[in-house]
Amino acid sequence: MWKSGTRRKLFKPMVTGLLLVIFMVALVGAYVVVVEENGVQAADFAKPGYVLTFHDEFDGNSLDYNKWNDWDINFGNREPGIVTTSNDFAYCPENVRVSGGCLRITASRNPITAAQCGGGTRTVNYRTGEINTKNKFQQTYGWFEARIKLPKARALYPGFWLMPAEGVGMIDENGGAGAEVDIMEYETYWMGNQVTSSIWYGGYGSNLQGGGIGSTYSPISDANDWHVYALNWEPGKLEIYVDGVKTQEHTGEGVPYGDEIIILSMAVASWGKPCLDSELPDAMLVDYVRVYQKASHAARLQSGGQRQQGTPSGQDATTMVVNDSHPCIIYAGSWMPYNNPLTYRGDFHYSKTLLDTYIIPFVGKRLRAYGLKDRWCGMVAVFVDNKLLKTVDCYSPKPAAYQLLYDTGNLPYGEHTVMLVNLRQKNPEALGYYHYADEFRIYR
Ligand SMILES: [Ca+2]
Ligand SMILES: [Ca+2]
Repeated sequence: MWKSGTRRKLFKPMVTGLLLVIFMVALVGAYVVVVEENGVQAADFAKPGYVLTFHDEFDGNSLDYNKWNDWDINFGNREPGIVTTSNDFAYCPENVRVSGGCLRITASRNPITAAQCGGGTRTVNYRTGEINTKNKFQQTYGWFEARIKLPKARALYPGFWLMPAEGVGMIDENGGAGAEVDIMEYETYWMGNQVTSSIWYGGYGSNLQGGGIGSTYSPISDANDWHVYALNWEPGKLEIYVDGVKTQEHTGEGVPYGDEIIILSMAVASWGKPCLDSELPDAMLVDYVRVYQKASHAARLQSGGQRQQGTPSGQDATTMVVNDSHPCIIYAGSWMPYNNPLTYRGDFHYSKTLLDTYIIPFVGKRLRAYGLKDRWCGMVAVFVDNKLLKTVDCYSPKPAAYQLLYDTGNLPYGEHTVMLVNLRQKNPEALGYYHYADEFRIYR
C-alpha cells in the first residue's frame, strides 16, 4: 500500500507536467511566427521553403564580431590594409560603424600609412571600410540578400559579394569549388540607375575567367534610394534579384559549389576616376543581411555549408554541426545564453524554468543534442514531430561537457521538428532543474 501511494504521488505531477507540455505544443506552434529577435519579428524574415541560416539587422551600436570582421580578408587583427598597388585607399576598421539600425561603411579623405597586401607599407590618401564573415559564417548555395542604400559621392565603388571560404586558391582553373560572386557592385561616377553583377573564377592570374552575370547590368529606379539586392545560388545556377525581381542569370561554368563567405565593402577612387574631396565623407548604408538555405538543399547544407569553427569532433559529409546560438533554433521562455570556454564555440543556452521550450526544425534523418551535465541538472521532455520521444535526466554527479543529452534515433529522411521542454523535475540526488543546450548534430 505504501508503495502504491508513493507511486501515485510521483505519477500525479508527471501527468500534470505532460498535460501542460501538450498544451505548449499548440501554443509554441502559434508562437513561431511572433518570436522576437533583436526587436524584429521573426515573421519579417519568413521565406517560404527556406530556413534562415544567418542574419544581421545591424540594430545595435557596434558591429557584432561573432558574425563579422571589420578588416579586409587579406589582413587580420583589425589591421588597416591596402589590397593592391593601384589602390589609393586602405580598409580601416574605424570607417565601419553600426548606428541608427544600419551598418555604415564610410569613405573619407584621411591619409594613412598602412600594410600592403604582399608586404611592406605605403601611404594612401583615402580610408574606407569592409566587413566579411571569414571564419565566422560560410555556406554553399542558398539565398543571400542585403538591403542597401548606395552613396552619392563620385568614384566610390560599393559592393555586396561572396568569396570562397578557403581563400582565392579555391578558384581553380577548372572553375573549382569557389568563385568570386559579385551580387551587387556600383560605380558612382558613371553607372547611373543601374548596378552590376559578376562572377570571376580560374584564379586572379592569367587564367582568370568570367565577367558579367547574364547581361551584367540590372536597372534600379533610383540609385540613391534603398534597394534589396539578392542572389539565388543553386547547383549550376546563379540568379540576381533586385527588389524581388529577377534581373540576371548565369548557368554552367564557374558556378561555385563550395562554401562562400559574405563581404560588404566600398572601394574609393575606383575605375581610375578621381574623387571630389569636397563630397567626402560619404557612406554606403546596409539595413540588413539575411541568408537562407532552401529546405530541399538542407541535405547539402549538412555536408559543409554552415560549417562552424572549433568542431570538437569529426564532422563528415553527412553531418551538420549546429551551435546553440543558431538563428533557426527557436527559444521560448526564459532561456539565457552564457559563455563557457569548455563548450562548443564557447557558449550555451541554459534554462531552469518550467515549460522553457526550444524548437529545432531540420531536414535530415536524425538529430543528436549535446551539452553539459552536472549536479544541478534536472529533467526535460523531448518531442519529435510533436510526439513525446522520452524524458531525459541530465543529472551527472561530476560536471561533464560534450555529453550526449538525447538522440532522436533514425527517422524517415525529410522535414522534422524536435522540441525540448523543461519539466522542472529532478532525481533526488540532483540540486537543481537546469538544462544546458550547447551543440546539435543533424544527419542526412
Ligand atoms: Ca536594420
Ligand atoms: Ca555552444
